Parts: sequence; C-alpha cells; structure tokens
Amino acid sequence: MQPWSAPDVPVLPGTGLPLRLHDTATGEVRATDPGPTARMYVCGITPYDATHLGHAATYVAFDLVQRVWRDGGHDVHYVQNLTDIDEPLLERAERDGEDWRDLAQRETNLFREDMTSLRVIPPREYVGAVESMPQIADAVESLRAAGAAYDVDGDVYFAVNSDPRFGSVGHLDDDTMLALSAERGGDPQRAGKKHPLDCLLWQAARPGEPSWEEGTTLPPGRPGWHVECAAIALELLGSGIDVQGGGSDLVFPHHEMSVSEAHVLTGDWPFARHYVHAGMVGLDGEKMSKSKGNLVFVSSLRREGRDPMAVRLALLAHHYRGNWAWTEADLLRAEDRLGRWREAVAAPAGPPGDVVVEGLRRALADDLDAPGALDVVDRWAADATTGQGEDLGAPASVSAAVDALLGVRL
Ligand code: 5CA
Ligand code: ZN
Repeated sequence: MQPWSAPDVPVLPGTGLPLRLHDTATGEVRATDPGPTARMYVCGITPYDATHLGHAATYVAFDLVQRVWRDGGHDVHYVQNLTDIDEPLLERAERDGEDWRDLAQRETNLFREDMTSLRVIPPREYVGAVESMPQIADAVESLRAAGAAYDVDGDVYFAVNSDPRFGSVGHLDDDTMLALSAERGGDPQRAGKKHPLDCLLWQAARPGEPSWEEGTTLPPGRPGWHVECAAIALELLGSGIDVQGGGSDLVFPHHEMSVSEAHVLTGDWPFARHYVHAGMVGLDGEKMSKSKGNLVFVSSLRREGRDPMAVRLALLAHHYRGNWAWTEADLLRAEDRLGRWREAVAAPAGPPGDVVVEGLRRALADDLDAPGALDVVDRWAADATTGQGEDLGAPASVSAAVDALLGVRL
C-alpha cells in the first residue's frame, strides 16, 4: 500500500530530550528508551467512511511521538495497517450497493489526502490486510501448531488461556472484558468456545462474502481482526517494539488479543514496551464514531476552506490522553492562534528563539504535553508582536521549531 507523501521536517539545533510516555499496561508515565531505530506500530483506519476528527487526533498524537524521537536523534521505523477487509466495510458496501474494494480504495485515498494536509509524517510501511493475507494465515497456522487455536464449526479461534499474561495490557476484570467483547465485535455467547473471550482467528467463507485460500490447513475464509495487527507488526517490526498505539477504544479487546497472540507466536514478552492510547474525541456528548454517525470530517473542513494547520492546532490544544468533545469554537480559537503566530513570525525580530525550542522540547517530552507546548509559543508570539526582543533570528527559529516539533507550518 502506498503511504502518503512526507512533509519536510526541519532539523533543529542541539538535541531533543528523551520522551516520557504513559503506558496503559503499567499505568505509569515512563521514559521510552529506543535504540538508534525506534519501532512503533499504530493501528490504522478501517476505510469505510471518511477520516473524522477523532481519527485525526489519534494520528496527530502518534505523529508527535515520531517527531520527538526524531528530534532526539532516533531513526523511526513506523508501521501502520489498513483494515481493508472487515465486517463494517462489507456491511457499508452492501448497504450502498458498492464493491467493497472500491469503497476501501476511495476512503483510503481520502485518508491519505487528509493526513498529507495535516502534515502527519507517513509510516515507513503502510500495510493492508488484503495484501498481508499470506502472513496473517501463516500466523493463524502457527498459533494452531502451538496448540493455542481450535476450531468451532470450521472457524478458528484463539484460546486466550494459552497466554499466561493475557489481560496484562488493560488489567480489566472479567465482567468488563465480557461486556466490551460483546460491544466491540467479539462473540462471547457463541456455543462451542472454550472460553467466552476467545477470539476469531480465521472465519470460514460465508456465502456471498470475499474469501481467501491461504496456508495449507485453513479453509477458504478471511482473518479475524486482532491477528491481522499481530501478524503485520511481527513481520515488519518484530517483538519488544517501543510503542504499540491507537485510540483507547482499542485497549480491549483489540490490543489485549493481538498482544497475547504475539506473545504466543514469539515466546517473547513484552510485545511492546509501551502501550499508548489516545483519548476519545466526541461530538454532542458521545464518542465520535462511524457507527453513530456523529462525525466531523477532516475533508469537509478542508472543503469549507478551513486551514488544515488550524485543524491541527485545534487538536493539539487538547492533551492526547483526555477525552474531549469537538466544537466549532475549538476551530475558531485555533484559527485565531494560527493568525497570531503567523503575525509573530513575520515580525523582523523577537525574544530569543532558543527559549521556545527548549520549552517545546520540555513540554512534548513530558508525555506529549501539546497544550503546554502551545502556551510556550503563545507567550513568545505575544512578546514578538508587541515589539519585545531584538533577536533577528528568532522568528525563523521559532517557525522551524513549530514546524519540526508540532507539525504546524506557519
Ligand atoms: N482498523 C482498526 C484498527 S486495526 C480501527 O480501529 N479502525 S478505525 O477506523 O475505527 O479507527 C482508526 C483509529 O482511530 C484507531 O486507532 C482508533 O482507536 C481511533 N479512533 C476511532 N474513533 C476515535 C475517536 N472518536 N477519537 C479518537 N480516536 C478514535
Ligand atoms: Zn489494529
């Protein structure tokens, strides 16, 4: 799958700080400690509808992770998947009388345009489930060979009890896991399973649905969702990666399951050293989601002529871990801020720019405190526009720092 095009990322003087991030598994904010190449896997979209501001907020958060690591001198190996075959995609295609492949292609193209406009650095590998079928099937067969999978009426299930550390990402109690499983695509009630939380690895072909003939022991069918991410991440990044990420709606079952599958497949623990989850963006009191239809799309804002850099600033004004609700006022405030910053960097001089570089570095290294980073630039901009400070190089250096670390081009 083609990723989108990469923005220029200025290189700043000096070196950035080590990034501290919240880890869902331990509940702590801890330093990340990547080697020369940091490895990150972030769950991508299911392309059955356009990118909404919740998706955008999540990808902008992980974009900050990449930017801070790069500023700290690391190369970043970033992989993102694309769930280009799954229940919701087939349902939407059926509802609209469209071929599921055309729907996926169109929405993926739109997502790429949205990410480009928001200056999100693309993953090094952008990988679809369909193009990864052999690897996914291979993972399913390996789980079977390890005794971690079993059949129910021709479908193949993962036995959660085969990973002694199952539950170590979310630390949720059984009732919560059962409720979330039922709500988020699982089938805790299905008869014949060994444990109600066991999840689908491979679903035998249903009439009228697309299917693949892969592996030597599997019936024609299609993969379950969780093993898709486990197989792609292990194939391209291996285990012991620095960050596995996504929105907080993926903690259970998606990340819990894919992590357990990865543990059994590799025999290694942990699959990731940090499990990082972005909060949910809502609208009108509910989580913004395709199934609820309460969406504000990045592409609609672009069509209205709103500046994508203001959209990005509106997202950055909220800490990535909090849940929050989008309002038009968010965008109006961000447009105002963007105007003030642009005016300030157009001034002939300003207060010293290195204070801004340091301030941005410090805020972002502290569990991506983007709101704190915006305050740093606000203070500098207020002084620069009122003629304070005589540093002739400051406007250019602040502009470069805002571009490199916040991804906002002034
Ligand atoms: N394809 C799967 C992941 S493998 C999936 O969850 N796709 S998605 O299109 O539903 O979501 C894409 C990403 O956006 C996921 O990381 C998800 O956690 C995140 N996301 C979805 N809704 C919201 C929201 N309202 N606020 C913040 N992030 C969200
Ligand atoms: Zn995923």
